[in-house]
Amino acid sequence: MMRLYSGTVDPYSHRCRIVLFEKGMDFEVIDVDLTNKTEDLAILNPYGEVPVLVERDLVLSEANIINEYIDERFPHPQLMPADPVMRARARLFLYNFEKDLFSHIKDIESNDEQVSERARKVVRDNLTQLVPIFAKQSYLMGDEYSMLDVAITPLLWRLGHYGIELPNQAAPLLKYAERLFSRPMYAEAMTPSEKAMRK
Ligand SMILES: N[C@@H](CCC(=O)N[C@@H](CS)C(=O)NCC(=O)O)C(=O)O
Repeated sequence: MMRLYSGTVDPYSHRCRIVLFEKGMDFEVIDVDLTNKTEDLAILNPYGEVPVLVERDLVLSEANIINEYIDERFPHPQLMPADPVMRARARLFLYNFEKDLFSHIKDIESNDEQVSERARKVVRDNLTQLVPIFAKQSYLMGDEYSMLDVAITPLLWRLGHYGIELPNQAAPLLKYAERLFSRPMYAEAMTPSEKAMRK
C-alpha cells in the first residue's frame, strides 16, 4: 500500500492527497508535524520536506513527481494528457505554476508585511492572467479535469487564508475554483486544518 507523508496545512501535500482520492485507491496518509519532525522524514527525504510517497522500496518527494507517478501507476482517471505534445505543455504549465504562483507562498507567510504584500500582489496578478482561459473552457487544459487543475487547487482554496483578494474581473476564475471544490472526493482529501481555512 502507498504511504504519503503529508503536512496538515501544506499546499504541496494537499496536491498529492487530491490525486490519491481522485484515483480512489488504497493508501495511508501519515500526518507530519513540521514543527516537530521525526527522524524518519530526514531519512526518507534529505531536504526534510513533505510530501513524501513510499511504496515498497520506492521513495519519492516533490509533489508533481509523486503525482505523475501515481497517475502512471493508476491510469484511471488519467490526469496527465496522453498525447506527448499536450503532455509536454502540461509539464511546462506545472513548472510555470511553481515559478509564478507557489514560489511566492513563503514570502506571503513572511512576518515582514512589505514582503508579504509584494508577494500577494504578484500571485494576484499572475492568477488574474489565467482568467481569459475560462471564457472558452471549464478546466485549465480544456473541458476535462487534469493534473493542472489538481496543482492549482490548494492555492485557490487558500486565497482568503493568504489574504489574496482577486479583482472583480476574476469572477470566472472563482467560479472555476468552486467547480474544483465541489468535486465528489474533494472534501475527503483535506485535513481538518485545511477545512477550517475556508468556511
Ligand atoms: N518543491 C516541493 C516543496 C515542498 C515544500 O516546500 N514543503 C514544505 C512545506 S510547505 C516543507 O516540508 N518544509 C519543511 C519545513 O517546513 O521544515 C514540492 O513540490 O513538493
